[in-house]
Amino acid sequence: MDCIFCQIAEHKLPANIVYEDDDVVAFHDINPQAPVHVLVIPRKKHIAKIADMTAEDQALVGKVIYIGKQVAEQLGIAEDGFRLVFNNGRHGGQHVYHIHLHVLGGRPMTWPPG
Ligand code: DGP
Repeated sequence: MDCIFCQIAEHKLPANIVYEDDDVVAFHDINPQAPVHVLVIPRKKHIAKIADMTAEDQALVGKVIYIGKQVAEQLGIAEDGFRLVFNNGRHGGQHVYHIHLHVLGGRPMTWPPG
């Protein structure tokens, strides 16, 4: 599979990993948009985008969100607040087609997003 995030999940490409278990991997974004910018991905299942989720993926994607919250606590941004984002498709600003949750924090976020 020619997917950079599958390769990170399989430790075939390097990443600065902050958390991993059998289901998910969390690692620092290579191009951070905030003082803390971590991506959380499913490890074993390649789902290209949120729009491709099926009902059977609900628990896995729920875990991705839960681990996003855990990582926010681990990295000290939970108390001040943080943002969780899934970009989906071209208009959603998605560039890597393996679902990933952005965990952003360490500064105030603005709304609406760009
Ligand atoms: P998105 O635009 O939502 O698809 O976000 C993709 C993110 O992935 C973007 O913030 C940059 C990050 N990224 C792309 N390639 C790599 C990589 O090889 N390593 C890491 N750590 N992050 C990457």
